[in-house]
Amino acid sequence: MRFIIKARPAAGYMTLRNEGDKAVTLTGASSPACGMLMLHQSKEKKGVETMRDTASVPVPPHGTASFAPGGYHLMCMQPQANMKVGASVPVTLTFTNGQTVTAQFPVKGPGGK
Ligand SMILES: [Cu+2]
Repeated sequence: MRFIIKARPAAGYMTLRNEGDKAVTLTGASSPACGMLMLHQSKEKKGVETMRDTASVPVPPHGTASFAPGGYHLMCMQPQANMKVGASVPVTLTFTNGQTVTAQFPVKGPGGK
């Protein structure tokens, strides 16, 4: 989770790995450290990076989906008090098959530290 200041959304990056034989689709995320946690996708258009909501992110069977700067990311709106550099915050991911996965995200500062 990249946290800048409370007044700005924090961005979350990760790699999803699907070890199953069927594709799974990430459809949502939530965290007690965020007022709202959204799935976003960044796109570069004429040298300008824009981002928009994305409803779902597919993860192919035996494949990965990466969330990284310039692409998919989690957008944490209204970071809460437990979002602090050096801490970890839980994020729950929801998939179309009904499965949820909760992972701890270390919180890093603007420079990734
Ligand atoms: Cu975003």
